[in-house]
Amino acid sequence: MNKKILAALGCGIAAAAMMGMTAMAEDGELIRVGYAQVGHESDWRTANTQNYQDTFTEENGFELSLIDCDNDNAAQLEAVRNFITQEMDYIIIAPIQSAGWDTVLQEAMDAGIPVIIADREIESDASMYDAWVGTDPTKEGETAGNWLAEYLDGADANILVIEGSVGASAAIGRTNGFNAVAETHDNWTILDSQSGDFTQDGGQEVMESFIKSYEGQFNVVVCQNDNEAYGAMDAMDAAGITYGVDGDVILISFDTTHDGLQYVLDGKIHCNVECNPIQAETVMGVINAMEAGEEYEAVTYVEEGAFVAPGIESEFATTMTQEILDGRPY
Ligand code: GZL
Ligand code: ZN
Repeated sequence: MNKKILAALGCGIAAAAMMGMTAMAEDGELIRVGYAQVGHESDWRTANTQNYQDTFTEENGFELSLIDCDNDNAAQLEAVRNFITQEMDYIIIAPIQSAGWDTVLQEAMDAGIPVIIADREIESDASMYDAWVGTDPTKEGETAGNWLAEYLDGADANILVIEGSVGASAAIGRTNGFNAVAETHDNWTILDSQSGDFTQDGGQEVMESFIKSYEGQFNVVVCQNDNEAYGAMDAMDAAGITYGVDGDVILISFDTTHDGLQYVLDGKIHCNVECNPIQAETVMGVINAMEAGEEYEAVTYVEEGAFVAPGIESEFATTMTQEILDGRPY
């Protein structure tokens, strides 16, 4: 009998869940969850993985199988198919690519295994999976654009963009959101936009090639995650190009990891748009509700804002302080 029917019958579980106790499977066994994780490409991803390992614990009633798919789309599809073969109770997917999920989601549905899409978006119709918990990259991109417009206050912008992984919704959304704002400013020019694959090496390589082509022509660099920003900073340092509130180049980043926010506090990164990796508790809540046959949110966006360097006041972001940095959850 598949999980969904079992859960509907499990009034005992419902009572336990309502009292906020940990939901155990009907037979008292641990709830087996397979998480097909993007990889280990960034500090953000490391924080997200740690959050799942800290949340889907045995004492919370779970047995977590987390597969690091190393940013390899084929490996991720294989990991999900293995979860189906292993008859996991639930499958969580943080999709490396937005496209190409219909077939394997149908296989999970045919096997009666609920699927939760986490962190990133996919192109498949929402009827192909059971719930979604993640972040809004388009809004993040718009926030970066709105802050830049406020900061420039009408000045020209010649912009270089280091995008995230090709085909990832986080990159697609941030690009679309930022470009939607850029298009409303006829004195903004996006000189170039290339993928740094959300890694520090990628950010450095792309920035080095940008410097070869555009040195002296750009005054804004947008990095779609902190690790790319660290690489871009290394490349600009090596070329003697200054950035940050006391430099020639305005530097924008995403992810608000601890080191990324330290650079904001130090004035090296002007604006860092938050993307919150702490999502596992929300996903666990959805699974516990499913176990209890209870209502649950089909779509949940995790909270996110933005932070700017000391001395900058903004309608779109919070001015960074040491206290904020010390109080961050990751
Ligand atoms: C965003 C997440 C992105 C981060 C990167 O939701 O998917 O993937 O911005 C990570 O650091 O690689
Ligand atoms: Zn690797």
